Amino acid sequence: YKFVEKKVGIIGCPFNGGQHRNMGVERGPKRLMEYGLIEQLEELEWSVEFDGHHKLNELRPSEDPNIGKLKKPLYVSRVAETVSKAVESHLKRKQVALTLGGDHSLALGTVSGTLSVYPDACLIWVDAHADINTPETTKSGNLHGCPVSFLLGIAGKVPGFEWINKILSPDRIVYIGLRDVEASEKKILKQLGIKAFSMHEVDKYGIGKVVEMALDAVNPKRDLPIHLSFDVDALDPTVAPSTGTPVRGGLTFREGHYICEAVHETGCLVSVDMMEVAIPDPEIFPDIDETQIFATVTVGLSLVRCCFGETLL
Ligand code: 4U7
Ligand code: MN
Ligand code: MN
Ligand code: MN
Repeated sequence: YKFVEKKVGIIGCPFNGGQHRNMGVERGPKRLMEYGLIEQLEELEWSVEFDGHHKLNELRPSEDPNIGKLKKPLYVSRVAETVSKAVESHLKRKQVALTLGGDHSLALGTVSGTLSVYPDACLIWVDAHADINTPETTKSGNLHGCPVSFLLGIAGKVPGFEWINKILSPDRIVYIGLRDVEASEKKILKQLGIKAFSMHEVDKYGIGKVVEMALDAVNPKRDLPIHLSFDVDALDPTVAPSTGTPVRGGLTFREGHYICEAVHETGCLVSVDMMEVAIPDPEIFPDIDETQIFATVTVGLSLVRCCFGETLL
């Protein structure tokens, strides 16, 4: 490994404040841990540190009015700042930071934390969505659709978010798996010249070539630290049905795993997010059954194991 020792710090983030669906993304981290993540990483010979799930509820402010369209801005910003400090502390100890979400607004914190220790890190964002809406362009007001704009410094000044000061350059981020991108977001991607491999490119070139092109775009010499932010909704809903914002036409089981395997092989991985695994209440979401939840949790776990070196042979 080029930047870390064979140690991983797990950051459990039971948080749903960046979105409004009542689907249980805040219960993802606990379930991932209960299914044996520590043992699985130890089996791969990693030394694992886990300090328990963060008590992010306690950071909820008593009043948190919308700022423009943005919902729960203060809560999201406080949580993300806490998470960024946790990531930073693990990275400073030469560990890989592994953050379990929770909704994808958490990446405001994880990526900021990575950039504060590794300012030249690049970001690989695997998702059905670009999550690059600004406070001006967002229609939903959900901050899990906005983290990338804040990280790029194009969100403008939003009270509470002043702590985000490590800015990611547009040529250091690449997307894989996109298929539900709003017109406003397409405009931003184009304006900034951000490299993105949508499902169209995955179909056209195959996942092997796409990952190679993605790495060539942000890390041509394979000498920069990598932050991998994986939204489980990048996978096809037949593979990962239990997530807040599923979109048809996604990555297959193998395509998802291939990305993680190839990123692992670079030896550059320093920070991983596994986000948006949801554990819905059966009373509220009767259409999602235990089998689908099981499939989603176990695919999340096997993606993580691939990031940490699990191979087929
Ligand atoms: B996720 C959306 F409108 N673009 O901004 C928005 F389509 O972290 C979706 O990728 C955001 O799951 C999805 O609300 C955020 C929407
Ligand atoms: Mn996302
Ligand atoms: Mn998504
Ligand atoms: Mn989602």
